Amino acid sequence: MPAAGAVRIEDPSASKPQIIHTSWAVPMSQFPDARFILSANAPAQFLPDRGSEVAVAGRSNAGKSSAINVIVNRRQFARTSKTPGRTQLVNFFELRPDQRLVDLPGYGFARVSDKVRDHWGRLLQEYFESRESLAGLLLVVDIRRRLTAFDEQMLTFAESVSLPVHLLLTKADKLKRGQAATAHLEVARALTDRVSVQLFSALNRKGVDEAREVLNRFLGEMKPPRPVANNRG
Ligand SMILES: Nc1nc2c(ncn2[C@@H]2O[C@H](COP(=O)(O)OP(=O)(O)OP(=O)(O)O)[C@@H](O)[C@H]2O)c(=O)[nH]1
Ligand SMILES: [Mg+2]
Repeated sequence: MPAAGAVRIEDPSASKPQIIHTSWAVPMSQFPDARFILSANAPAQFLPDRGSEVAVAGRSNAGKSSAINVIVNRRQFARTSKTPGRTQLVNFFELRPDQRLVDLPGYGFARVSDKVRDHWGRLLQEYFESRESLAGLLLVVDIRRRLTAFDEQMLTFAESVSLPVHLLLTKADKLKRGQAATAHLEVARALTDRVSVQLFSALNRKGVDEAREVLNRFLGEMKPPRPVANNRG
């Protein structure tokens, strides 16, 4: 039995999008109406490209899905796993009307076939190149590993399209406080002004409020809604 309020995502490896409608009693949350919409295995399955969307990217097993769960305040909202490569599809979550969070497949997982890895790479590339509604990127980095070549590529890409990036140095609970502070400082120093960085832990919820603030800023919560086109002359 899933815990009350948990979302059950069935067979994440299925090739068709899975639309799961859920309703449940929700604890205090900034995102009371958040819901999983679908997992896309191909660009044709991506949700309509309107409103604003924040993508969560990072190396496989970095802690992306866990971060989403604590930020949205739901257990197993995004599916987590000890096995790297759990998130193999582009998972769309609606946080509020026309505001989405997207859990991307973790890159850099060695133990998959070249064919599967190529597919992930193409899916990610097409996602980043096509999404007009993409308003920001949450880049999730395991604090013990620091930035990998893949993270650097993501940063370069984001810079090239002027996409704001916020970096979550997650699993901060794995380091002593001083070590975590040093890692934070070193990573922040190495980044350009366009990238903000914070310590985060899905385990003890360190940095959750800060991450929510950034997410809301990226989603443009304070912006007035876009005017609706009126074609009736
Ligand atoms: N101690 C600790 N463990 C964490 C934290 N965040 C994630 N983990 C663990 O790290 C593992 C991977 O977490 P996921 O959230 O599934 O990682 P992911 O980046 O979504 O992985 P993929 O979907 O495979 O790319 C799981 O065993 C989590 O429990 C954290 O902040 N602290
Ligand atoms: Mg995941």
